[in-house]
Amino acid sequence: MATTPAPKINRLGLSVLDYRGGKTTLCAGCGHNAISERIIDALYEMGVQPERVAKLSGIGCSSKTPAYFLSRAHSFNSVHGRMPSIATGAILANRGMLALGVSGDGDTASIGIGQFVHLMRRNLPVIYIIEDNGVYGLTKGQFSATADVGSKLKTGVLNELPPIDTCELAISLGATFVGRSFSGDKRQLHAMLKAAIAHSGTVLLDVISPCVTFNDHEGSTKSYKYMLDHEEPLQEINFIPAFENISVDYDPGTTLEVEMHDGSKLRLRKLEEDYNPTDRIHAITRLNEAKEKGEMLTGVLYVNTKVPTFLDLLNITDQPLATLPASAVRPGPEVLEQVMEELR
Ligand SMILES: Cc1ncc(C[n+]2csc(CCOP(=O)(O)OP(=O)(O)O)c2C)c(N)n1
Ligand code: SF4
Ligand SMILES: [Mg+2]
Repeated sequence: MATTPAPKINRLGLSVLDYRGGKTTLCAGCGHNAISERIIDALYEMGVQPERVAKLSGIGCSSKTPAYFLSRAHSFNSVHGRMPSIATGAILANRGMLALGVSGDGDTASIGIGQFVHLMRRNLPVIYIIEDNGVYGLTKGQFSATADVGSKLKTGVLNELPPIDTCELAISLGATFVGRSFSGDKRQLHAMLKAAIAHSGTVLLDVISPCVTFNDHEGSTKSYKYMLDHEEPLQEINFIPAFENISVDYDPGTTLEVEMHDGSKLRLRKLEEDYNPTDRIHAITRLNEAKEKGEMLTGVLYVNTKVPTFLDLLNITDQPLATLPASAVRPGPEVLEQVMEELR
């Protein structure tokens, strides 16, 4: 008699079902749904305890997606464009959490730009994913600030304003892991998300994620067809988590190995010989050249594992503030008196 195979489990003994969320209410074929799937797979494979994740978002179809993965995690769906300040508060209060922010191009590059730039310059350990479709999907498809010059709406309206490149901005401001991917590039996005989970510092992943309802037609530069025709991957990405301890031979001439904080290894097999993702200036220059050529560069654009995080700079206690006893976080009247004395 045939027996049902036992479900696969990760190093915590959890199955992928433990990482799932509610049923999506987004349009069938929306790129955002594919990103949720990759997030589920990456967290499962990395063996992240679901209850250790803080899902944070703003407002938009993209910002709704944390409801569709990891039901067992903590979640905060904030006001439009305000996810960065919520993420900052959450991580300062509890550094033991893995902060996973999901935003949209509208949520980030329009109303939320002020908060975004300050998060990027602090190197706070937060994974910030932009599900980038070039439009405000939830409010029926107006151009967003990441729409390319010359991109066309269904109505025929052309965008004439230059786009904000969130990756270029993040690199120049100080984010320490910056990548661009495409919701249709399963392998690349999957590897990049796993590396993001291992990184200690601010991660910005701009994921081109076509909006099938408002921005997937001829003339759009954020459609599936456009991405398939113009994607220029910089590397083949291989991520080896520290706990897997696999040793593989590689050719240092064509492969760059980046050692992550926890001992995991990010192996980038260079498709473009002289691309160096550890060189900030080079990354910014190459992004600009790509723009001139009309290419959509994807891959790890910039990585730096040597910069102290905001938590290091603040010299915050190793024990999360949220779990310290009241006696440690509430100084007595004599301490208050001493502070007042110093101010007199
Ligand atoms: C303060 C405020 N202003 C405007 C809106 C209307 N609004 C809701 S979502 C949205 C844009 C969402 O676009 P994006 O972040 O790109 O998400 P998408 O739906 O494309 O995934 C806007 C302008 C709002 N909800 N709150
Ligand atoms: S409107 Fe666009 S962004 Fe929103 S769910 Fe539908 S396809 Fe996705
Ligand atoms: Mg959008």
